[in-house]
Amino acid sequence: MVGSALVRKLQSEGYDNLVLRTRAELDLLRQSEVQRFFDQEKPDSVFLAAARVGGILANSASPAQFIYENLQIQTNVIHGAFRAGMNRLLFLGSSCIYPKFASQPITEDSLLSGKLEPTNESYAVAKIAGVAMCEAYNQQYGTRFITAMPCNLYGPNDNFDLNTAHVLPALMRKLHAAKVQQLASVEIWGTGRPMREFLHVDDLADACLFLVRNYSESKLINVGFGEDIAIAELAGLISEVVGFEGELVFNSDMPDGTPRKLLDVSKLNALGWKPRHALRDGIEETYAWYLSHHQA
Ligand code: GFB
Repeated sequence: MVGSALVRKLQSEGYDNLVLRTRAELDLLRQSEVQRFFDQEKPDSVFLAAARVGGILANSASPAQFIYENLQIQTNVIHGAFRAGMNRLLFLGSSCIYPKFASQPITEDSLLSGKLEPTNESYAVAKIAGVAMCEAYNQQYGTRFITAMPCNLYGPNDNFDLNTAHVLPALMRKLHAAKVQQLASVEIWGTGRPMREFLHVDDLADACLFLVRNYSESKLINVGFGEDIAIAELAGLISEVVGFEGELVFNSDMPDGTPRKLLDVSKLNALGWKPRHALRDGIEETYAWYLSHHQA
């Protein structure tokens, strides 16, 4: 999802010199393949969007894959880029790697200031290592490896698999299917009380290019929408967009995860960047994409 948004953004800005590889062409888990790729291609800038990601259930079910694959991918790419002489790289963290009970909105210096959310601790430890690795390479080798910390993302090419997806695409798929099958109700995981901040992936891509052009500090920087919404309210909003009129049933046996993770985006706003997609517009656009790409 993020990678394809970055390609759309860069191509729309006239970059026709993008060096792209599918997973079949370049396995980022293999250090030798990654080293050979960077030695051969020597790109001017690297956007590292590849990772093992997933929603609250996927993180709880596969902690070993999340920590191994994310450590392996980021270590291979960050070191491979440095070793081949690249100076600019953008690494992506995630708002869920901040402490579970960080004061809200979350400022960049909250990282490592408290206990992590258990449901995605493996992912968070791996991603925190990536943040620290970029800062260490900048300090020791004078690289410009910057870290963007996005909030929850959504948009075209998202993952709609109900077992591994994040909440927004999962609810879109469930509510769409319920409308088509005229079901009386749809199950929403948890209490519906957690708050989440959602940024359209095209806004994230725009912010990433903005940062590569305008940000050179070694410290990470938050990239968020600036407002959050309760899961129950999100479910109601998606129901309206999809046209589902049945009942929303909350299953509190399923985990809520972090109660809130609203990012403080004053640093990025002060640099002159703001998102363009309002949440409802973004959900409508994503639903139109979903309908044209997925069978009911
Ligand atoms: O998006 P999500 O899976 O992950 O869940 P997180 C967000 C909230 O939505 C949780 C609730 O409180 C879920 O209980 N929810 C309600 C649902 N219905 C559903 C549903 O059908 N599917 C899903 N998936 N959730 C993730 C991290 O945390 O944040 C990842 O685990 C990643 O590592 C991501 O960083 C950005 O937002 O809680």
